[in-house]
Amino acid sequence: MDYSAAGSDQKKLRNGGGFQAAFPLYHMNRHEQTNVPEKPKQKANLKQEKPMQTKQSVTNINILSTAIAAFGLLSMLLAVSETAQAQARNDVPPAVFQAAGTTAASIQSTVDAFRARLGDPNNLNNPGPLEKGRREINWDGGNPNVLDTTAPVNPFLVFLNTRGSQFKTPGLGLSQAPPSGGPQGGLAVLFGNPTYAKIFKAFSLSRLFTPVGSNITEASFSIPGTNGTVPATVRGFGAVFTDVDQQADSNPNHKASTLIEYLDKDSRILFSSSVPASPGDGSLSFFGIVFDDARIASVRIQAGNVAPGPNDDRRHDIVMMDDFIYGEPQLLQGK
Ligand SMILES: [Ca+2]
Ligand SMILES: [Ca+2]
Repeated sequence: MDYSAAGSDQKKLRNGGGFQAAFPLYHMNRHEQTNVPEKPKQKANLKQEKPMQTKQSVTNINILSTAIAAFGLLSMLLAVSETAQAQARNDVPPAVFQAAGTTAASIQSTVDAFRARLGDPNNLNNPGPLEKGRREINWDGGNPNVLDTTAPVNPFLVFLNTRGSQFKTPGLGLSQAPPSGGPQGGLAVLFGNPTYAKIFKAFSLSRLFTPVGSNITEASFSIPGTNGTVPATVRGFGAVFTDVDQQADSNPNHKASTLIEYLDKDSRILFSSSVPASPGDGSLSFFGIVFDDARIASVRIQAGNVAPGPNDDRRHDIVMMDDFIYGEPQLLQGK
């Protein structure tokens, strides 16, 4: 590990805390969708509630049982119908790319595979519409020596015209900053927390991206060169994160801190997932998906389980973002 300050060695993968997701997440995983396990249990419980009854009640129980049987069947039919709808909307599941580890090397091959799936070239600041390729934002100002901390702005429109994406937060605004240093002191000064100098590590040098006053970032897309006037969709989106400590496990009280939701042009959730964690300070994580077609109109990211500011501890998992990589924005198709 790069950091051996007191305490960091003890920092394990943490899953505690009473975190409530700031927005609802529904896994569009078809295996979860098709589960219909609850009805038999419900039926058994209701029967047990009325063990000693009169004849009248027995008749009622029979009616109830029939109703439950019918309701159970209806539920199954509904479940099948819902699954069919999900499949119609999401007929080809996206390719999922995820990795986490202690260094940039831990996620590099996954990030490169994600880039390859989106396709070449990296279209940089070229105006669209373009058929192929991808866009990338590394928040570094084109030079690893740029160490400015940018004041939080909302919406964040720095890449609206050049790369066809804009970012909003329910908080105060969004900033680019190195963990520490530079003319304004980086994240450590921005959030008034000196520990931030050592718990975050950039994937692409030197700056990271973060909401201020919130842990939520919302991205939407437009055709590059139109200054945001022509809305667009992308086929894939992925992001790098640093210091994701908490992930879900078999304990229902253990919740992931960092989540991504992908939405279509009608704001319906296409896919959602937690971002994998890695123990220790300054870890790096990546999560991205690629569909066969450009159906993603916006992305909602929860980075960490609270807005930055507090110390990173068992209850608070503070997370920063680095590279955003997404498919070339395409003109909205259909209605
Ligand atoms: Ca960077
Ligand atoms: Ca953290």
